[in-house]
Amino acid sequence: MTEQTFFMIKPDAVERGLVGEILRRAENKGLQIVALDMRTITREFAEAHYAEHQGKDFYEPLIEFVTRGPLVCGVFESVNAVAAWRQICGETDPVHSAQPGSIRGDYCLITRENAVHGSDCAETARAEISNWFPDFPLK
Ligand code: IDP
Ligand code: MG
Repeated sequence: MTEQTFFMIKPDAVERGLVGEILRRAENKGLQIVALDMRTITREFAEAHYAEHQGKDFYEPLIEFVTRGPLVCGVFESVNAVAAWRQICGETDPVHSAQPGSIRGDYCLITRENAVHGSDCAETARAEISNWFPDFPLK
């Protein structure tokens, strides 16, 4: 089923010049870029995006990290877009869980600075797309 997912290329990956490489991998997989923007988000916006993690030990450093510079955000559309993007991102912990061949497995060393974000299910995708791109026509 064709679906849409929200993605971020986090500040660490933007700083390292990996935007093109990451988008290339997504497009090679078959994910179509249907929205794309570079922006630096406020603490308030980051807190809303990561509300589910509030209170966890990694929460504060995570908010500091995602607000420290520009990130790239957008929407991918394809068959199975949510799972396909999560698959090529790899598991959250880039060394102990993510497979080589995934973005996190190939480019990252620590869990916080793991280069990419992807919505974890179709319902989250709709919520995240609406939050980041209020005018975007949801499917
Ligand atoms: P996900 O990005 O793979 O969906 P989540 O569990 O939703 O992973 O965590 C959101 C983000 O918070 C992660 O991508 C990572 O940047 C950060 N994070 C998660 N767990 C840890 C941790 O144990 N230590 C440091 N940062 C973490
Ligand atoms: Mg998550």
